[in-house]
Amino acid sequence: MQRILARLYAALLLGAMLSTFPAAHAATAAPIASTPADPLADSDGYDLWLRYRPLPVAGRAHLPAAVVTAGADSPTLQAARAELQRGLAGMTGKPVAIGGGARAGSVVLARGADLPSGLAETNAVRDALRPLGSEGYLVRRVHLNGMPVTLIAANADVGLLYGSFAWLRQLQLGTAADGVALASRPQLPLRVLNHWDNLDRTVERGYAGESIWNFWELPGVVDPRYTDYARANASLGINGTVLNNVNAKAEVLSADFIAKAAAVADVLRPYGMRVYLSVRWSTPLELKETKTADPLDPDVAAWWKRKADEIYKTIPDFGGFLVKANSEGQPGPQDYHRNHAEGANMLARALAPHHGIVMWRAFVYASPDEVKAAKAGGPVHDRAGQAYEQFQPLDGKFDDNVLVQVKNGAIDFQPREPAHPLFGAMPKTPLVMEFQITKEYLGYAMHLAYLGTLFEETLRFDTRAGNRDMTVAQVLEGAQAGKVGGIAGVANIGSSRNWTGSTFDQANWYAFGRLAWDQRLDARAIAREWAMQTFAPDARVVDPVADIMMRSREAVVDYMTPLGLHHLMGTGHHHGPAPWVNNLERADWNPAYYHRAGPDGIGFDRGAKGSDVIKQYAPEVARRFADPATTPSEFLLWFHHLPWTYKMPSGRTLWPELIAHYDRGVDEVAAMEASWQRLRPFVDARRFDDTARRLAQQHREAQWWRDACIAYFQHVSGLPLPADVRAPAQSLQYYESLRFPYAPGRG
Ligand code: BDP
Repeated sequence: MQRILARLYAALLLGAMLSTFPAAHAATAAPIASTPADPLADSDGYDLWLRYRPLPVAGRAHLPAAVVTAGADSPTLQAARAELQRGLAGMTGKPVAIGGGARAGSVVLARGADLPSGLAETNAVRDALRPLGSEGYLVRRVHLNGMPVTLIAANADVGLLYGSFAWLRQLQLGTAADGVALASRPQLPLRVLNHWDNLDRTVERGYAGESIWNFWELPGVVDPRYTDYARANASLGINGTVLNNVNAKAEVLSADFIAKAAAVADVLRPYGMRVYLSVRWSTPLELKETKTADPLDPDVAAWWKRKADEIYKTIPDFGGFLVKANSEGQPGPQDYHRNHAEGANMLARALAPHHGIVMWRAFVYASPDEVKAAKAGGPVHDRAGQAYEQFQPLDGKFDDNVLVQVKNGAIDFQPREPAHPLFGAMPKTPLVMEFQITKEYLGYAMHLAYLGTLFEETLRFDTRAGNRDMTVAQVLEGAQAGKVGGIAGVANIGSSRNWTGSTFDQANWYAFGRLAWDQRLDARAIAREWAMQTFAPDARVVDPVADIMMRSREAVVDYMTPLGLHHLMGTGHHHGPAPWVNNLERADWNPAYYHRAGPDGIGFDRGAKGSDVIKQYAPEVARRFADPATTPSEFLLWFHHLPWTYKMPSGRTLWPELIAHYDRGVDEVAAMEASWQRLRPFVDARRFDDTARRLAQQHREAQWWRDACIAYFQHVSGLPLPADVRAPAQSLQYYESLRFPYAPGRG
């Protein structure tokens, strides 16, 4: 009933809007099928944040009816024009002319070298363009032959495309067309998605259907969806994509597959996106084309050189290789007693003549020798310290076209981790931040967890490298020694109609892209702009949606792994709680290895008396983390093993404090659910219902996490539940008995 009333209200509103619309306009108004004017018309989410819905009449004033380009045409300019046409037509409800001479109010696209004569502000525009580099853009209201026009200018075509998207975004946010003035450039030249997509179209850690890449049908059949993928990425400034899983197969470098990658590259090229491939270290050996995969063997180096030459013949702007080596069973140079730099440099030399790069991942475990030694009773290395141990000594030893790609934290994409110590420890190496957009450890696409706050928290982490302000963002930008890195996000995109499996997961793609462009953006501001474009620029929607998003990730931290706990998830699939697991092949795969809970207390001692990896941080940071009293409570059990009676700043002891966090997490989900219910009148039925069902399931799963973890920690600590605490709904044995053989995303 409420919905029917809401629809009626929306229809009346629309009627009122149309009746104030001048007759001439109404007559020419072309309905745009994909952008229904009724805010409650069902949306399947395909349009993402590029919905271009009709603006209220006042907002349409000064919106151009013509798009004009100066200078030579190009596929990128065509893409920019097409987007402007689509966006303006959607927002005005009127057709938009392309080409012809500029008229008052036109939007004019021009490279700096092709500024039209008759432009009053030529010198000012030239000056403003100078610092904007090859990807930046400028949007200004200027005068052309005495007429006011909107100029989108850039030094290169891709800047014009980015500028067009940025301008359309501002219009969607409700900024008056003649009030938009923008100048922006990215700090990081490398802003890429990493698809963990397999050749059979399964997706490792994918929760949004099959791979978007239909490798089987490529290159013969090229899905038009790839163009929309490119548009969405270009709208954020993402300029590259690694097509396949880091757990790569040798066949990826076969001629057949290269042709498939080339077909995708052809679609993405006009949108400023390059294609990269994940490669398997032992490819030439597995294809039986060399006798070894030793990086110092001349035949191996020659093979990679030939392979690079072959790729560039088909994909002239190929970006380069992403490599997972000596990690989780993947082969690598250590198999031949060579280090990561020796491996990476060999590949880099094959790519260098073509200006390609190697992104070499630092996600590694203890070396095979160390594992052997540990099995024989030697020391087990703390997993949190292993990347640093292997990579830090190699700082300065990588070739110029090698970037080391480091996960945001030292364990593995947990709901919360302190920033990886390598970010403060490799000044002479360009580093790439690797975030995981797909929510492997945060409830898949089922749980609403906005990652903008996680990304922001990591980028703002102050490494204190060199004993000065040095945030992770500054490190990536090369503030220490001029080594400029990049940013990568493990994609959450699949063949689902809505791309990401849930509406709110679209926001994580969006937030990644916006922060890749500008690491200083604010997570809340990003949430708000996403909500305005995705739902409506209406405070009644935007305020509560942004509020839900901003509290969502902390809720997940609380009901899964509060106070610095980590890696308590179910084995393999990582769905649900399993803190009791302690029987896996490697000690450092077991949740029990990480929480170390027992009668004496809980947490991982990473200080001098423990694994001592705290010393991998810069001295100032290490000092802060070394003392529980100065360790932020969100990292407490990450760095310290503390008695259950440890006194927390809240006045409670650790045991009731831990329980309070679990309870708070569940309560927060209940609150998010209730806020969402109040949005029913403002959101279309399809997206509303889908989100409501997911939140209800999230609520049940949060409860399960809370109950299972409390039951387990109570069992190992032997402590009674505090008086006012609700007992877990089921026995510990029940939680331990649950199995999920068909959980998605295992690739
Ligand atoms: C882990 C994932 C695994 C990935 C690995 C990686 O569980 O699927 O292959 O990271 O990043 O988190 O290589």
